Amino acid sequence: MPKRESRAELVRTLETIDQRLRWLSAWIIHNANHLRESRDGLKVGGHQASCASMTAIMSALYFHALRPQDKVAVKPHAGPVLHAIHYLLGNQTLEQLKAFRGLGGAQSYPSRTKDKVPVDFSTGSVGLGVAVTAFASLVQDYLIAHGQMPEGEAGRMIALMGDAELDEGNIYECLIEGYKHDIRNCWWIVDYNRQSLDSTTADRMFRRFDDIFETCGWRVVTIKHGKLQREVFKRPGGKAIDKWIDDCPNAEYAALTYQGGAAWRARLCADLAGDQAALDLIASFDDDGLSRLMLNLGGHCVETLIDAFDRAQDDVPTLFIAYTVKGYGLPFQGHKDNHAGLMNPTQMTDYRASLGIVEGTEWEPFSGLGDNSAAALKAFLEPFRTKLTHPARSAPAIPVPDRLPVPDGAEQSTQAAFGRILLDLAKSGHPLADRIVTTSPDVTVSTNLGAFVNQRGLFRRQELKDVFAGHKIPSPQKWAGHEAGQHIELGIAENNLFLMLAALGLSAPLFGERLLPVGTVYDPFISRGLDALNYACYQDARFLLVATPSGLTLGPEGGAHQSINTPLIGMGQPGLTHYEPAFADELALFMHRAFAEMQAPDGGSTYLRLSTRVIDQPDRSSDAWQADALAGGYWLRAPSPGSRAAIAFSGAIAPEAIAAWEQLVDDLPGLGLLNVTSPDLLHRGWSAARAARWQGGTRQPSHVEQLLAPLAADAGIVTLLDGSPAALSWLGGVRGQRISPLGTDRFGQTGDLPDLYHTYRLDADAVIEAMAELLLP
Ligand SMILES: Cc1ncc(C[n+]2csc(CCOP(=O)(O)OP(=O)(O)O)c2C)c(N)n1
Ligand SMILES: [Mg+2]
Repeated sequence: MPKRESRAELVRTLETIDQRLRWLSAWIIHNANHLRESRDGLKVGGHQASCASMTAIMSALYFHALRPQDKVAVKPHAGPVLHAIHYLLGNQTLEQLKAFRGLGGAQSYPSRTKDKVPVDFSTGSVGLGVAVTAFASLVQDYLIAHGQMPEGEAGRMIALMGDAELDEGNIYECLIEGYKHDIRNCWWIVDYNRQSLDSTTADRMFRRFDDIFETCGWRVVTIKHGKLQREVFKRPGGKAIDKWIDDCPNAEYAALTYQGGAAWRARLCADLAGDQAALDLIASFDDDGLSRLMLNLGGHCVETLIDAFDRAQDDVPTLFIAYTVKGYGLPFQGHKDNHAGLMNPTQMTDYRASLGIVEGTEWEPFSGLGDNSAAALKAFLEPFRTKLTHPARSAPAIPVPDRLPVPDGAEQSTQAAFGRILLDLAKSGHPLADRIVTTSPDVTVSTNLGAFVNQRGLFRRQELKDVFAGHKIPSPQKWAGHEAGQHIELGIAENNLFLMLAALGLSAPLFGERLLPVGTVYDPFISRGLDALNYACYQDARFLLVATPSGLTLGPEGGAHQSINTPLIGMGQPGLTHYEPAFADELALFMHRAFAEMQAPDGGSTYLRLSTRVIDQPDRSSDAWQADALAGGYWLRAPSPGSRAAIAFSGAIAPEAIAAWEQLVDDLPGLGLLNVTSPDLLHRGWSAARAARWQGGTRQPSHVEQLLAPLAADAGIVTLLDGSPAALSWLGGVRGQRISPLGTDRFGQTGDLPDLYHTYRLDADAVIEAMAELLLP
C-alpha cells in the first residue's frame, strides 16, 4: 500500500486519467460521427454517455487494481475507453482510433479477434461477457487442480458491466452454477448509472441485488458515495441530504442531474424546507458546487474506488455496485435518452475548451495538461505499457492419434458410438484423453457421456464421494468428484453449457494451457443457448459440440424434443463446422478431425448432430470414401456417368434412402446415392469457389460441384434429411439440376419411426414418389 502522500498523488493522477479517458472516448466517437467523411448517410454511432459513466472505474481498475494475470470483459459500450487506455499507453494507433467503427478500425465493442489491442473477452451481447468471466474462473481452477497452472499465478476474472446487464437471465443461471462450483477470483463491477437503453431502471431492485448475490456466496460491496459526499454528510444538516439521496427515485435523480445546480437547489430546498441546518448546508454551495456534490457518487470517485478494490484482495467472488451518472460530466448527463446521444459540434467545442485543449491538438494524448503534468503522467503510464499488454498466450498442440478406432458392431447408433469412442480414448491413456474436458447441462447420461465420466471422474475442487457406490447400491454411473476429474457437471441451463464451452475453449489463449472441450446437449435445445453459442464462436473459442438425439428420429418422445432447423443453424453459424454422420466410422473420422481443428491456428469448432437410432453399418472395401466424407459428402453408391437421377441424404435416415435406392435402381440404372455428411461444408465450399473467381483467385470447382458433375445436366435429385429440407434443397442450384426436397418443416409429434416417417414423408415410398414426380413427364 503506498504512503499517504503518494496515495494522494496517485488519486490525482487517476483523476487526470479519468478525465483524459472521458475526453478521448468522446472524441473518438465524435470524430467518427461528425468529422470523418460519411459515404452512406448512416449514423455511425457510439456511446459517449456509457463511456463517461465508466472512465473513473476503468482508471482505478486499469491503473491501480489490475494485475498482469487478471483478465477483463469490458462493458460493450465502453469499448472506446479501452481503446483510449491503450492509446494513452502508446499501444493503440491514431489510425485505428480515427477508423473507429470503420472497416478494419477499432471495433464498436471490444473484440478478441478483430481489435488490435489486447481484448481478453469479446463483448456486445449484454450479459454474456459478464457471465463468461465466472466460467473462466472455473477453468482457471480446473487448470490449477490439474497441475497445469501454479496456484500463485491465478488471476482475477473481471467483468465491467452495465447495470441493465443485471436484467439478463443468463446472469442468474451463471450465478447458480457458480455457487455450485464454489467459484472464486471473480469480480463483477457494476456501472450502476440506473439507466438502460430506453429509460431509467426500476428503483425496487436496488436492494435485491445484494440479497441475490449474497445468497449465491458473493460479497457485495456498494460504492455509493464519493469522498466529498461522505465528508459533507458529516457536517450539520448533512444527514438529511444523505437520507434525501437514499430516498430519491432513480428517474428524479437523473432528471435533476441533467437540469443542474439551480434545479438541485430548488428541489432540495423544497423537500428539506423544515430543516434549517440542511438549508444552511445547501446554501454554502454555489450552483456548480451543489451539482458537483450531488454527482459525487462512488463510481466517479477514484479514491473511493481504489479503497474498495484494495479491501477486496482475497479470492471471494465480489460484486461491486458503483453508483454512477450516465454521461457524467457531459451536457446530456442524466438525460433518460442519452444512451445513443451524441454531443453536437458546439457542445464538443465547449467541452474541449473546458479542458484547455487547443483546437487541432485533440488527438494528442496529453493535450491541455501543461508540460510538467504531461511529463509526470507519461512517467506514471510507462510501466503499464507492458503490464497491460500481456503477449498473446499460445499452447503447444496436443498430439492427436492417427485415427480414432471405430466401435465394433454391425448395427450401431451414432450416439452410442460417440460414447464408446470417448470411452476407448479415456482407457487408452493417450495424452489427448488427458486434455479432454467434457461438460453437459444435466444430460450426461442420456447423451452417452457416462462411461467417460466413470473413467475420468467429475471435476470438483473438494472431494465428492459417490454416496450410492459407498452404500454398494448397484449403478452403471460411478461418479466420484475430485480435483483430477475431467467432467464439469452443469445444471439444466443450455446457456451455461455454451458459456462453459466458450471459457474452456479459450483456455489456450487466456491461460497458455490447452484444453479440448467436448459438450453434449439434446439437439433441439441448442436453440436455448444459441446466442451464447454464437458468442463462443465469435471470439474463436474452440470446442466440440455433440448434439443428440436429433430430429423426428427421436421417435416416441415427441414434438417438443424433435429438432427441425438445427442443420440450418449448423450451416449458418460461422466458426462452427457442422457434420451429420450416418455411420459410426464417419463419426470416428469427424471426431478425429474435430480434435485437430480445435487446435489448428486457422481451425474452429465442430458441431456433430447425432442420433439414438440403431442402423446397419456399411461394409467398406477401402478408406477411399473418407476424404470426400471429410469434405462434406461422398457417393455411397456412385452414379454412372450421365446418370439421370440421384438420391442425396444426411444422417440417421440412411436406411430409408438406401431402401429407396434399392427399389429404384433397376428402373433407373446408374442411380447415385449421395451421403451428405456436411451440408455446411458443401455449401461453404461452393460459395467460396464462386467468390474466389471475383476475388482474383483461380476458380477451382468446389467439392459439391465435383460430386454432382457425373450426373446429367438435367438429372433429378431427391434430397432427404430429418430436419429442414432447405439444408439440402440448394443442391439444385449448383448445376441447375432438378430437386425434390424431402424433410420436415412442421413440428414433430409422438409416434414410432414407420408412422412418423410415413406421416412426414421421410420413408422410402416418399423418395420413390418424389423421384417419379421429377422424372416422369
Ligand atoms: C442481448 C442484447 N440485447 C440488447 C442489446 C441492446 N443494448 C445495448 S446497451 C443496452 C442497455 C445498456 O444499459 P446498461 O447495461 O445499463 O449500460 P449503460 O450504457 O447504461 O452503461 C441495450 C438494451 C444488446 N447489446 N444486447
Ligand atoms: Mg446503465
